[in-house]
Amino acid sequence: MPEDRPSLVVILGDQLSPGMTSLSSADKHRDVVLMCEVEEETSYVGHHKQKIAFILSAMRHFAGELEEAGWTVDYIRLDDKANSGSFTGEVERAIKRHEPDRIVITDAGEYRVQEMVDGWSQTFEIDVDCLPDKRFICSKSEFEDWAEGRKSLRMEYFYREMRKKTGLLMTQADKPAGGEWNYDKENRKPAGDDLFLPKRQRFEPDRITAEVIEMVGEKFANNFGTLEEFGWAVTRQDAEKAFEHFLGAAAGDFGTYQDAMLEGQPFLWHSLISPYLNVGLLDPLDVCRQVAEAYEDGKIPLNSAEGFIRQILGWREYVRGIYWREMPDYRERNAMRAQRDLPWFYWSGETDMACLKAAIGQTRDHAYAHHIQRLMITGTFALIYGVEPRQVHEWYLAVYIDAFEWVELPNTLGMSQFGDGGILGSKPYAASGAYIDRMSNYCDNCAYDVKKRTEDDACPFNSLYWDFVARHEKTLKGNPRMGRIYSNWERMDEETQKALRKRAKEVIEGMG
Ligand code: FAD
Ligand code: DLZ
Ligand code: SF4
Repeated sequence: MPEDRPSLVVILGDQLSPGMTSLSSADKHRDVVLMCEVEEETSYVGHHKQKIAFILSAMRHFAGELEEAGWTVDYIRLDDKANSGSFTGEVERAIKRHEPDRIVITDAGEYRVQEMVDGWSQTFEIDVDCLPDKRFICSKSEFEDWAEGRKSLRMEYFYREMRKKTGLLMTQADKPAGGEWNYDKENRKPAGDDLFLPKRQRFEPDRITAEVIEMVGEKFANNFGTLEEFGWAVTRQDAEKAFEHFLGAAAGDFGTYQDAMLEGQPFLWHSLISPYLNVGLLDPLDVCRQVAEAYEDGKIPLNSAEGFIRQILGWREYVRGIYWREMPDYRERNAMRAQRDLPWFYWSGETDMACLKAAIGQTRDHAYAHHIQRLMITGTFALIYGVEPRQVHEWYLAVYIDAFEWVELPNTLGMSQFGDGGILGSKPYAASGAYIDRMSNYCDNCAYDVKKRTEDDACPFNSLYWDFVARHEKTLKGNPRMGRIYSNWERMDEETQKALRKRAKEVIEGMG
């Protein structure tokens, strides 16, 4: 009798929310949930050890949460003997075990995985109901409608639409709270090391996490990163605690010091919630609402509330829209024709450049760096050095705990490497050492001198920056936002220009 046959509900590693559309459309008394840890996913890039441990432990905890709620969960562990190693292989085995009448799944977050899902109906001759992911505030088709016919897809305009749609930080007269849409001009303060910094919450690994950590330590011993500092939440309850802690201890100064960097302080006033949002332990709209409420209750200032909400309601939704609009060839773009290999120190952390050493060192220890470190240190260096964007993309996808291609790729290839030629940003984030010196204290203890440009101990960012400007004159000179930079370059005497390019060549050769 067909009605007695269960549906097979497939839950992927970043779909750990009880409100998934796949679960809502199934019957917990009849259907079977399939969750699987598979080799293909743990190795499509050399993920940071903490990223693998986080995802597998969060998956195991979520399976427990579902079972407690009355679901039957068929959970496949990485070390199960019969594990085929891929989603498709595990779905095939599960079909044999449960003889379902259909597969139900929510859209995959990544193009690569969605392609697999799209093949299942034909491969297994079974109905596959693939449902939209309603955790996002803007659906794929809504983004397409917004983007259609626009000459430029600037985030700021998309963000305003999202503010209107959700009513977040809007007055009753449908105007932005405080009269402005964006308070970024108040959010560029460097932090002094005498400032009181919020202490960050750490979650002691429980039995399940400890077991996963041990397995990852053995099986992925050669992957990038350490496991000792693992203190991430792996359950919804703890992720909520982490967010509450941020709201009470750090959100007030989030905006003001959003772009600041300090030696030895990896977290500053950031929320550290991206991994929880990305796997589904926290809900994006819910956290935005809580921040808006904190502002309305007078607990945090508007520049912080707006800055925070913009990152999630604006940037996070926007990059997802761009990803699905531009894939699959987005991954291959290289508008700046950059061809160099990623310097080895991105993996080893062994460099005399204090800013890069700090950003890479904390990435190794915590699988985390905040936005400005990702954009203006590791990102800018790769850009002005001329690293092939695919290699930069693979590095970011591997080393950060929150890295899923839909959010990582537009940020890396688009925003940070200008590889898409200007869909995401109106100009490349190229900068000399002066920016890092203004926003951090890294230069105080660096082997290089940030004020020098051409000498042997000159900050490498300085010559590489001007070399980048000179190399890309043809492509970038016409960009209105680059006009002043090219005037400065042209005002330099020929000797200085030559010395800068010579020093850049030496820097590049020294790292090759
Ligand atoms: P906070 O500074 O506290 O910000 C709050 C939240 O806003 C974040 O948790 C995140 O969900 C969201 N957010 C902030 N900026 C962005 C952004 N540019 N795009 C999308 N969401 C944003 N974010 C990821 O989640 N995964 C990635 O793989 C990723 N790769 C990046 C690669 C590069 C080169 C750059 C420049 C940025 C990348 N980001 C990525 C965006 C951002 O750096 C991280 O979301 C942020 O650092 C996470 O730390 P947090 O939770 O403390 O963020
Ligand atoms: C990133 C990741 C890792 C390391 N391991 C698994 C896994 O074993 N099982 C799983 O279901 N998902 C894993 N993921 C997440 C997926 O690679 C992928 O990002 C999502 O399925 C989104 O498409
Ligand atoms: Fe980085 Fe240059 Fe400052 Fe050294 S001097 S920390 S390399 S910006």
